[in-house]
Amino acid sequence: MNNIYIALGSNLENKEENILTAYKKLEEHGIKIKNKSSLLRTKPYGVTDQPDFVNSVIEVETTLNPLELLEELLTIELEMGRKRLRHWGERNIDLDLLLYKDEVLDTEKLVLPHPDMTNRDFVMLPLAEIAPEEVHPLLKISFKELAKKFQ
Ligand code: PH2
Ligand code: MG
Ligand code: MG
Repeated sequence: MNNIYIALGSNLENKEENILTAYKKLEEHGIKIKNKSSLLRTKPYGVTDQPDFVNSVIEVETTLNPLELLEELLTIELEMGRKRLRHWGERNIDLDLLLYKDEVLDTEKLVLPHPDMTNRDFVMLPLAEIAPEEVHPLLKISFKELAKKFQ
């Protein structure tokens, strides 16, 4: 795999608008969006006593390395006045790096591929929408196949 994928999520304030604002900010920061999934309304995963989310997954192009890209995502979250009320809880915007090409990384700051991605319907369904034939770098199974349990 040669592509980079980011998951977006919001469940505070105007959720759709927050996702669209994040798209704009990514482009402003020089991170080119090559493909976007539909916006998906999803039930909260993990911490369930919180509002529904709007989620999406995008494919991007950038010359930044994984840690530089992660820093840029955190900067955009801060620029959007990131409100995060509790761990795995409500947030106005969340930008998670899912996959950076075939990179496998296990550091304190960043783990690639995202270690919980295959358990999350709000990641796997939009990912399978935009990249059905791509293969998970560790599991060697296509996203289309990995998304089936959520359909
Ligand atoms: N993000 C979380 C925790 N739970 N649930 C849904 N549906 N969508 C999310 O983006 C989400 C979540 C922590 O980042
Ligand atoms: Mg997250
Ligand atoms: Mg996050």
